[in-house]
Amino acid sequence: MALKFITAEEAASVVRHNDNVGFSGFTPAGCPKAVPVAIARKAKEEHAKGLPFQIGMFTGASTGDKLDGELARAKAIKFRTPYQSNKDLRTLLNARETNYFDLHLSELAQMLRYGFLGPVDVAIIEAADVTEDGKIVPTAAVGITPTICRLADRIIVELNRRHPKEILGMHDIYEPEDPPRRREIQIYSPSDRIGLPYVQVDPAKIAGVVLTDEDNEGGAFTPIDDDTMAIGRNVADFLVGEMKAGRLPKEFVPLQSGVGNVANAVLGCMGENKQIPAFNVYTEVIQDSVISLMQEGRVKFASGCSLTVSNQVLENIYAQLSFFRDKILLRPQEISNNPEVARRMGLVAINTALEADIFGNINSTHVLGTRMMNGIGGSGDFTRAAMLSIFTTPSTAKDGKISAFVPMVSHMDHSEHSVKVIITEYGVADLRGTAPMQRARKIIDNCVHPDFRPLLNEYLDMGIKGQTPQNLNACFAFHRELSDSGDMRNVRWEKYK
Ligand code: 0RQ
Repeated sequence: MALKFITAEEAASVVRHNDNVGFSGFTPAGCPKAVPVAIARKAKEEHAKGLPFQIGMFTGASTGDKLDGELARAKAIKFRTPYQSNKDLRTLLNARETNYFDLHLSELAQMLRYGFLGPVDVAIIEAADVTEDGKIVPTAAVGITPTICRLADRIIVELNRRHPKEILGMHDIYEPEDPPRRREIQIYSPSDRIGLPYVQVDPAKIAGVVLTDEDNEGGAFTPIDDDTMAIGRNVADFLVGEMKAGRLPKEFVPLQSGVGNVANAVLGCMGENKQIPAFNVYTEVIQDSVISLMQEGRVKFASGCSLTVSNQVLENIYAQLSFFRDKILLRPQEISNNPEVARRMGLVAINTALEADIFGNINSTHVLGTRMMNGIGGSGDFTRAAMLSIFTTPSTAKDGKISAFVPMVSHMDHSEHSVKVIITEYGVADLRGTAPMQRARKIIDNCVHPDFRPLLNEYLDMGIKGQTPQNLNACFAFHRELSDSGDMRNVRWEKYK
């Protein structure tokens, strides 16, 4: 069947009010751009005529501004899942003008297949190549692409000429069967290939192909500051100690690390530390540092869901495909983040906390327990299943006014049962095998900023009984003080006793 080439506006007309739309990509990598912008324009036109136009949105994770930003500003989003990091969308969902639910990223594809989230009417997919018999080669990420392509009634392909067809071979597309027929996922090492190098779709469902040459929306990293570097060094030194103590194998285990500057710095420091052998990565986002470590021979192989790299690094990868092709595999997030595989391979998982409490519970999502920042993302997929789960955070935020450590987290994403180690620029709290009171003392002594250590020790010394000494009148004093005076350092316990 011949492919039908259409404009972005024609593609937007395939999307109707109230449709549920699935988008390719994971982070800005691999997301469509031209068609979402056209859908946003259509929404504004409909709204100007007094007509309703909103869509339900399934994506891999966060997306680029041309997707989440444009549609949020056009007030075109009925609901959104599973993760976002766009400023305008964040404003909208915190004003409850759209419905957002954040999910463990590995779960979305199967929740769609199980029918828990309603139908997928349209799939909009960025591709490096598409053939008349329905073979779609994704670009820099996979996300939920195979599932939404199979479930959707209509598929729109955004064929982006910035991504060479020769990327074929860098993807491993596999969807598990659903219960009760599901079998083990046969990945025993990050480089194991179990699926096809393209997404096979029913060509009759391809409503049209939009040709684009839209630039990748890859952001640059901010320069690494001293605290971030100290966190990175602390993680690397801790892992070296674990190897020396025989708690990590000498050949090391695959590494997962979250997204952002801290994660990038941690990887950089691990690469620099020659006591750590060259290692493999089994993660969701492959960032700039993994690519440079690969060129230096420090990272042997990276399996992930996306190449979340700066535009310059992506161009370098494309210019040297013969070097990178056998060192990188991009998988659907159901596989890159799969707890079965993470548990089997025994990952070291490193993710970031927004806030932690002194007993080891982690809040990764909600500022002051109410305002959504981004979402849980893949952190839960890995944290619970890994061999060793580490959380990193700077000890304070907002010029020292906010302590990352509080008596009780204002929202909990990862419980004390899953969190094994916490690391800040001050040091390491190894929580394995410790009771709540021991955990609290370790966290305060090793991780908390000195400005807050006396306050948190005083909290523990209030004489509350029980295994976990929480004072229910005072446990949110840090948060209340932040709301009242804008500075957690002003907490005085007399007020709360
Ligand atoms: O605010 O931007 O106004 O300066 O939060 O904090 O320190 O820059 O850290 O960008 O790495 O984000 C947890 C949000 C950290 C992220 C989180 C303020 C701080 C700053 C950002 P400004 P930093 P990061 C991979 C795996 C959850 C999901 C996950 C995240 C801003 O890492 O979303 O790990 N993780 N997924 O000033 C109020 C506090 C604060 C605070 C920091 N306690 N209270 N504000 N900030 N601590 C992703 C995927 O799955 C795709």
